[in-house]
Amino acid sequence: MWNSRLNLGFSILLRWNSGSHCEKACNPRMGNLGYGRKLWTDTSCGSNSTELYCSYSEDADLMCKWLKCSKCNSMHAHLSHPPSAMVDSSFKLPYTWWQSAQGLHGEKIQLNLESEFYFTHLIMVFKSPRPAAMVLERSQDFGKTWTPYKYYSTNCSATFGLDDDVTKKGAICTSRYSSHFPCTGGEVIYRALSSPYAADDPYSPEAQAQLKITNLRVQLLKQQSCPCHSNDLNAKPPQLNYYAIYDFIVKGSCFCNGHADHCVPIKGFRPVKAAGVFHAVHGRCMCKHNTAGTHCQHCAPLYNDQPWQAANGKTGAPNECRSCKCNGHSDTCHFDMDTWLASGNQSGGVCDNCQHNTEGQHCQRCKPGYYRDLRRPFSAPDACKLCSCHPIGSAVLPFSNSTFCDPSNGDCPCKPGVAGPQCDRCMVGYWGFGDYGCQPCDCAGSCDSLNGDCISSSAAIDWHHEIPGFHSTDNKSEPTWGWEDEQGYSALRHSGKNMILKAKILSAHDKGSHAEVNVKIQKVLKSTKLKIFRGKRILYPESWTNRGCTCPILNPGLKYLVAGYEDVQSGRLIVNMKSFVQQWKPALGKKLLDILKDCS
Ligand SMILES: *[C@@H]1O[C@H](CO)[C@@H](O)[C@H](O)[C@H]1NC(C)=O
Ligand SMILES: *[C@@H]1O[C@H](CO)[C@@H](O)[C@H](O)[C@H]1NC(C)=O
Ligand SMILES: *[C@@H]1O[C@H](CO)[C@@H](O)[C@H](O)[C@H]1NC(C)=O
Ligand SMILES: *[C@@H]1O[C@H](CO)[C@@H](O)[C@H](O)[C@H]1NC(C)=O
Ligand SMILES: *[C@@H]1O[C@H](CO)[C@@H](O)[C@H](O)[C@H]1NC(C)=O
Ligand SMILES: [Ca+2]
Repeated sequence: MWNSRLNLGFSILLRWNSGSHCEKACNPRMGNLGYGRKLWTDTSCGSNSTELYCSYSEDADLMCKWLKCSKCNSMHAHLSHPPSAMVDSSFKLPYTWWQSAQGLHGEKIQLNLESEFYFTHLIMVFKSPRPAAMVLERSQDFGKTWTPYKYYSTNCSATFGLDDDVTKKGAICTSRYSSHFPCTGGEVIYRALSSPYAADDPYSPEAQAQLKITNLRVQLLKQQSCPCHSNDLNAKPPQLNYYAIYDFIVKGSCFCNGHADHCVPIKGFRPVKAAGVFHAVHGRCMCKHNTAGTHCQHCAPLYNDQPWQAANGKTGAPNECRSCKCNGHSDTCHFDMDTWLASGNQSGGVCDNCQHNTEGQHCQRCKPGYYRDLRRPFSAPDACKLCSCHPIGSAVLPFSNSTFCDPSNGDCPCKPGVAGPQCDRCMVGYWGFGDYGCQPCDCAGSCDSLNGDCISSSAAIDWHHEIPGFHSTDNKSEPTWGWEDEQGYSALRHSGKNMILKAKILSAHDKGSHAEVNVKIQKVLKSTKLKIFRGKRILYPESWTNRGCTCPILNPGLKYLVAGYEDVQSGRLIVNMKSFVQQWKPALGKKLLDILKDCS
């Protein structure tokens, strides 16, 4: 008899346990949830004083054997039958049992768990005859509310008004486990995964609603006598009037949504010592699949790119959580439904608290006021550097109090006439660095950047060393001097250009400190201070490379109309930003002569 019940208890419902590497849906080891935990009952035999009790048993032919009587007293270990005797090792201590006080009708056995667990089945082995009526219930909210799993009765309709699953498949009541035979060793078995749940994914919401428990209780409602004695209660000696149970085996496992195969104790949980028991089933999952939480019920902090899902126990799909892309600038992200829907259900992760002066859904750009240092990988903590814009020379963007540089290279937006990546000085040809930027020099050449005094010697001009515009690598498709014709004529008319020439460009030379352009002057339309003759001569262009602009384009081999300045002291012909330079056309010469006529 013992063998048969133990085989039953340990052979059913272990099928979830195959393959435990957690590459697919996985689940922790099954075990007896009663091990290491306290079982509660209303009473115990002999709790106040020594009591006498008796019992019958029958032989294989259901013939009654003799009445056997004994004593119980909870104060004496060898006479006590506490609830813990139902959850000791049924292998090592098969004959220990709990026994209730005598003479009562109702009793209750309750297991309180410290967390949610999966419950798969219950096996009770009675020492007394099984009850004529009982109900198995579970709570999923630590005992606040209870729901019945199964009613047990010799007559379901008479006791509970319910159908019997012996005659009506799937009924919540059964008469299967209420026979008075055997008088001792009778079992009650309940399978939480019996149909219609058996074939389902054990992690589906439906299965969870059925399997998840925090508490389990059995209400023993009505005693039953061994038929060896008359069922007439009045004729029955009171010493036979009690419940006694050998084993209360609650099979189940840690509850991990298919995302863990190993569990550790819930914080604060201390297993109760029980004879012959070494392994308790613990409640805190060691989550895999990038999940987290006591029950792997949400995604790990940096893995919220998709909605969390339980694994699928039927297909084996692990449904792992997917990493957010935060470029190494955040440790956490959250799932945002709007972002998810906007991406066509591809990606909903939004990085939290981007570090290292970054911002954006993926911490993918530098914050305002910072720029990307291209010498560093973007994932580096110092990839975004503080803009260092000069507080006076930099332009302030509208709607912002602080200066703001180009996020791609750190260049600052400068006020008019201001130059330098940080806007910390006047451009060549400008002076008076201040709140309104710099103003143009009122000179032919450059001027003192502090007081605007003209610098007469060209040697003082701050030449830029690279003068890309002056080498023959230039071609015609590059932008030419940016004045519209009409603007150009009007500038000519109203500014006092010293000289107007038609010149053919022969060659251009970078002299390091300045540039020189060899030209052949073909026509002198106007000249005021210097004597200019037709023939070879040098033009001295200034450079505005600081401003992102090269000198007026003068391509060798082409002819230009040039209106520029005559520097009397050095005798040089200067072209700068204020000069008018246009490729020569006969119509242009004619028009110009008309203008000059008007002016004179
Ligand atoms: C044990 O004693 C308590 C009070 O001391 C009493 O309430 C209870 O009914 C007694 N139990 C039995 C089985 O006599
Ligand atoms: C259950 O009890 C009802 C009435 O109490 C009776 O009619 C019925 O026959 C009983 N069923 C069985 C299976 O004993
Ligand atoms: C996207 O996800 C939402 C919410 O999970 C769902 O209602 C919707 O049907 C999904 N759309 C597509 C195209 O899969
Ligand atoms: C600008 O600065 C003022 C005062 O310092 C502050 O009240 C205001 O909110 C700021 N505005 C912006 C857009 O930062
Ligand atoms: C002129 O420059 C453009 C753009 O830089 C280039 O595509 C083109 O081939 C050049 N033409 C000549 C004639 O060099
Ligand atoms: Ca036992």
